[in-house]
Amino acid sequence: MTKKAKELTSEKLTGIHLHENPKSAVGVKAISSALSHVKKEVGVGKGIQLLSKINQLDGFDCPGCAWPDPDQKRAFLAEYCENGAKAIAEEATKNKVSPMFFMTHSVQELSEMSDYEIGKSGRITHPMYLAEGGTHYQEISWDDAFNKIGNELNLLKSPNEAIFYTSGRTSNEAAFLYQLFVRQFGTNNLPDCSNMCHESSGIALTETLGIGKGSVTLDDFNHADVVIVIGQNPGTNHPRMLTALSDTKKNGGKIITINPLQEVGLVNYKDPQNPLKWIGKGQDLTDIYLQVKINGDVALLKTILKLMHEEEIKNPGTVFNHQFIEDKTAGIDSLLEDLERYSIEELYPKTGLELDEIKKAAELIIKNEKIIICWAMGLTQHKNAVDNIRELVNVLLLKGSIGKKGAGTCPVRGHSNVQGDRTMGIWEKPNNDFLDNLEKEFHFKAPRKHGFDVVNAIQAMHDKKASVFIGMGGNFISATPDTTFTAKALENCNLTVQISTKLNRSHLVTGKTAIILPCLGRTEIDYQADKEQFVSVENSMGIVHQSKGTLKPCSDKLYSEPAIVVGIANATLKKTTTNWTSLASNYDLIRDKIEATIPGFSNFNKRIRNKGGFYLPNNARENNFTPTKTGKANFSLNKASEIKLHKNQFLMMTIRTHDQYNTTIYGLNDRYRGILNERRVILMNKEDMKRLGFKKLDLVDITSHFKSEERKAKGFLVVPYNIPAQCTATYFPEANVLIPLKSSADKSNTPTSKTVVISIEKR
Ligand SMILES: Nc1nc2c(c(=O)[nH]1)N[C@H]1C(S)=C(S)[C@@H](COP(=O)(O)OP(=O)(O)OC[C@H]3O[C@@H](n4cnc5c(=O)[nH]c(N)nc54)[C@H](O)[C@@H]3O)O[C@H]1N2
Ligand SMILES: Nc1nc2c(c(=O)[nH]1)N[C@H]1C(S)=C(S)[C@@H](COP(=O)(O)OP(=O)(O)OC[C@H]3O[C@@H](n4cnc5c(=O)[nH]c(N)nc54)[C@H](O)[C@@H]3O)O[C@H]1N2
Ligand SMILES: [Mo]
Repeated sequence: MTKKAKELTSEKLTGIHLHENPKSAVGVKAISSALSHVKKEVGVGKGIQLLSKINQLDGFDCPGCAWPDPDQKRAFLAEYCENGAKAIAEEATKNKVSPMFFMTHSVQELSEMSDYEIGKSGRITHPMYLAEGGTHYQEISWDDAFNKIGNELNLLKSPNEAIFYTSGRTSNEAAFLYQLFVRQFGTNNLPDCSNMCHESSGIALTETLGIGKGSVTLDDFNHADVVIVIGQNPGTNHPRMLTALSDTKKNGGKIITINPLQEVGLVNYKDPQNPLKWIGKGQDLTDIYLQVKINGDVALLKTILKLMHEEEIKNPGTVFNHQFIEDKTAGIDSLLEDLERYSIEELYPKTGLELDEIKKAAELIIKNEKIIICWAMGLTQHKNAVDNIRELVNVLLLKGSIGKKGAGTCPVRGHSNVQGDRTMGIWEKPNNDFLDNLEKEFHFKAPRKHGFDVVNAIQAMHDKKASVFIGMGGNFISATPDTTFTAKALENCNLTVQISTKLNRSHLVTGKTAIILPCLGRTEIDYQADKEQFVSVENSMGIVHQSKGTLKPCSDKLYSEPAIVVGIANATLKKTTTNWTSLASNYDLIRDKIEATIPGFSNFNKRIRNKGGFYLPNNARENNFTPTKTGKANFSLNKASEIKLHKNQFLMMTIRTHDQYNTTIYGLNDRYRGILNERRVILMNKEDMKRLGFKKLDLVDITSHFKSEERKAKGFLVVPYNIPAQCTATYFPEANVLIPLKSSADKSNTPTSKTVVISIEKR
């Protein structure tokens, strides 16, 4: 071992600090952490102004996550969470990335900074251009920027050589215009962050229930007998969901958690809106905690299905809801036949759990009827992700736990408007009805050929089949898998354009030329044609509501996202009959067009002005499954997968710390997991460490194995952790270099960010 490496392992030199996990989530610590971020980034006065408007009926939608707000009752000053406050502090930061900043720092210099430092540089204030062979970005006028983009797009041999990415913060109005422009330009190349996120949920739910969205409302949590939280860490990523779980408990419901890690937020919770509860024990949340192995979920759910079936045979009519199954579903016989092919003895060892623990969970499901299942990335980012979710649906359908109060599906979305962007047509596989509507309203021939999703877009750029990349928000290079391969793909492009609020790595890994278009954020006032505008968003439960910024924009050079799309459209489209300029001058006009083309938006401009917004139609919520292929809710057959590991190989999941928003790193602490001041860590089971001769904070390199390919990431510190054997965890995005592009989920093509086969070598 070199001297340097030896030094690095010492706690003192890396600055890493490990401590016991806290016993409870949220509470006063969360409030003080939120306030200190806001104070540091924004300042006290403006900070208070901001916090008083998050998620209020007349304020802006929190850009933190897609968890819904209470329908009418909102807490004064506190309808937000620690991480929502951090998200808006990041956006409203005092720090600015001005033309001067780019003059003094070359692209090379900036790219040597950490993601944390890049993010902390601040808000981009002016449109910027990186010329071919240039070392520094230079200021460019909006018109010149639009013209350069228009020229480059029009030089392409086919519109399919351009990629138009979207991240999920974009408003409905901007998303609608963006997809309309892209389709008038002539392609469906509209990959989005959803391809890496809940795509698997959308596919599984559409096939089984006829709608790609969840069925529950917030109020259902007050009525549920059992809530299952599987593959999700709400204490960090959807903290306001803990209030809903706590309501379930107060009303006598039970919570089952299924997760390889004991996530503190799911164990115990202190309500931030009730200071009297900050001192004291807090509320226990999870009743049964199943620390399943990574990717052991189908085996676990199948064991539960077997136990339910056995009990139903013993006491007919006491477990299954026969009326519901008869009236509403298809495929019960083949499901039960298929279950016969498995034995409990063969299934449960794949979960890493004791059978008795699973039996306790099964018992709760057997005895109760009103069941909600919540899930997120722990289920969607696996090879068999679609199977994971279909198996959940099997459980709900046997119980008739859907389309009734206190029961149903709850895929918890990530980005605050990721669901709305899809509703607006941001999708590489649009359906024909939607395209027909666009054609009728806008008088053009919409492309019918399906476009590239994220994985295929990367491959196409790498193969030089696409050479212009435009990103409506997001941080493509850091969010996507296979970082080295993806960097090459972007570098192959002639032009990469990022429409962004803050500096990120995608501004630094570019095509031959690059443009940054700085846009208004959620928190900022949006004036068009001298009138204040508002936008709309759709949350995780299908409620569409207003969002209106209240802060003065951080620079007077910013354009809104709709105005940017219109600028690009005007510079690109030669034969459009759409009056783009008028659409950007008054967002009511965009909403009229949405109403004319997308079902569920009748009277949009009127209803969006109702306090709290309105619910979109949801067939599953209404117990109607006619949109599926069979016209009924479908049972499905799913395989309990088994990933064969060689001795000394491990499964690795890449997860979020408590101090980041996807690729935006707020700080270096993962407070709830007791890991402070370092992100390059690998969480390992203590017995596994012993077997390999590893000690706490040893410095290791990680190699991932996929077919015959190997990828390496160097320099991670080993953290002993309560995690099942042969399972490990690292943080996203540092570990993305290890995720092979071709390792993606069946049917949804989502990168398998939660199952990567690795080996670990000590330095
Ligand atoms: N503060 C904050 N909020 C966010 C985000 C953020 O980065 N920061 N990101 C937003 C976005 S875009 C999204 S999609 C969501 C993400 O929200 P989550 O899905 O909660 O985020 P992850 O950190 O990816 O956590 C996945 C969880 O699944 C568990 N898990 C991993 N593999 C498995 C498995 O095989 N089986 C089971 N049962 N569990 C498993 C992990 O232990 C972890 O608890 O959060 C949104 N909200
Ligand atoms: N290994 C691994 N990889 C993953 C995941 C994982 O769990 N593991 N999770 C995946 C998931 S679930 C997701 S959703 C993706 C996220 O992928 P992305 O959505 O592409 O990434 P973000 O980090 O959310 O994007 C942050 C950037 O968005 C810009 N931005 C912020 N607000 C706005 C706005 O209002 N307008 C505009 N135009 N720009 C804005 C800022 O410049 C900021 O730097 O990552 C995926 N990648
Ligand atoms: Mo996401």
